[in-house]
Parts: sequence; structure tokens; C-alpha cells
Amino acid sequence: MQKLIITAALTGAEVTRAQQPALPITPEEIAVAAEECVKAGAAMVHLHARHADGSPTQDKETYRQIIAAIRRRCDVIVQVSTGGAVGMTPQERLAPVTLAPEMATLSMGSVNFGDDVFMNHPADMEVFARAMQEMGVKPELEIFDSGMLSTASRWLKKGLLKSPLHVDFVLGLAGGMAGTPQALLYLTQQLPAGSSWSVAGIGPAQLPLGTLAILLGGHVRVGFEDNIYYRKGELASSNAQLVARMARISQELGREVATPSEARALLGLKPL
Ligand code: KMH
Ligand code: ZN
Repeated sequence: MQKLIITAALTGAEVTRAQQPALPITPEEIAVAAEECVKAGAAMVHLHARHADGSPTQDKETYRQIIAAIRRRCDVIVQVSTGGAVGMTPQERLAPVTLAPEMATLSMGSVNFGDDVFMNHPADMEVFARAMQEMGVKPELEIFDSGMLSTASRWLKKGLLKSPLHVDFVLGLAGGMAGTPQALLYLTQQLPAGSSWSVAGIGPAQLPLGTLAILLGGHVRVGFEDNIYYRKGELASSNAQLVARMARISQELGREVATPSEARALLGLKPL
């Protein structure tokens, strides 16, 4: 089995300091969290930017500062969000891709998001996919439901996406597909040949689905964006604590954890 790629989704757009006191918000805090996660076994960070008051932003300069602060501290695959926050315009959301990061997320369809709707109109997402191709940015396809994988297959045929795909199944979201082993197994069976995949289980789904992904040969995303708890009723002390647990489980199960450069090779990214 390939080595395990652990992605740390450090901040997200929705979680607040009131909910999770250790949430990294400023570029320096995000860089410190990234370094701690790398030391704990993460090979990739999924980034969201925040204003100083904690509100979400897709401001290019803020992303530039975050990436520079991370690069000063550690080697890690940098993946920016193009999901941003619910209600942002497509133009706003696409801004960090113009920094030519190694990777960026690409949501493959719309989904109810709690009491909101996370809108991803196909015409807008085509623009995102083309921009990523032009900038040499590898997309990670965010899959919230099975129909989004059929869109990915169609876009492969149209040349909007290139094989092999790397997809992330986001499961357990209120309004999305269930965070169950059955849902994950079903989705992995629909993948285009040669694809790599990870799973981001939301809330209580993070630990069981991450463990299942380790066993199935997939990869794992953990972090405060998706889950702020270590166990029921106990907040995690840091993003790194969640990464360290996944690394520990993987090693116990006999699967080694990839370094950032090993993960780049697995994902077909250029060495840094
Ligand atoms: N914050 C969510 C509405 C992504 O980063 O690509 C969207 C999101 C997905 O977080
Ligand atoms: Zn995100």
C-alpha cells in the first residue's frame, strides 16, 4: 500500500475561537499550526484565510502572507481553498489560485450546507478548473455527494480535468452524504481508474472514516475545519493532536506516513 498522506485542514471558514480556542487565525498562527502538524505527520495543509477579526476572506494578499509564513517554517504541500465561505462570489473565491499554489480545492457541485447552500454552479467551476490548468495548480476535487463524481468523469472526457484525479470525499456534513463506512465504500467504487482519494469526515465521522481510509489505501484529512473535538465532549488541544492520532493509528496498522516530498511524488506534483 502507498504511504498515507495526512492533510491538516487548519482553520476553515466557519469555526470560531469561541467554539475552539486553539483555532489558528492570523498568518503567523496558521504557520505555527502548519509546522506542528508537519512534525506530527501531515504532508499537506488545506488553507483558509481570515481577517484579523476572525471573519473569512479569500483576499490574495492574506493568502500570500500565510503561504510565506508557512514556507519560512516548514516544507509542506500547500493547498488553498477555492470554496471560501458560503455566499462569497466565484471571483472572490478564485483569488488565491492566482498565487500559483501547489494545489487548490475544486468543488464538483452544489450542496446544502447546514441551513445554507454552498453554491458551485457548473459554469463557475469550469472557470475554476481552467484557471487551475493555466496556473499549473493541481485540483483536489471536493466530493460531497455521488453525482459530483459523475461530473468529474464527464469533465475528464471534456479535458477540463486531467487524469489521474485526486479527490477528497467530504462526508457527514448536514445536507451532504452520510459520514458512514457504507457511503465511503460506495464512493470509492465510483472513482475513475487511477484516481487517488482522501476522506474528510465531519465531526464524529472524522476518526472512523479516517481509520477506514487507512485500511482501504486512501488518504486522510483531519483538522479544525472539519472537527474541533478529540472525543465526544472533549475539545482537541490543537490541529496537530488530531494529525498525531491519525499517524499513530496508521503506524499501528502497518502503513507508513508520507513526508511532504513523498506525498508530492504520490500526487504527481513537482518537487519543491
Ligand atoms: N467553507 C465551505 C463553504 C473548500 O475549502 O474548498 C467550503 C469549503 C470547501 O471549505
Ligand atoms: Zn475548506
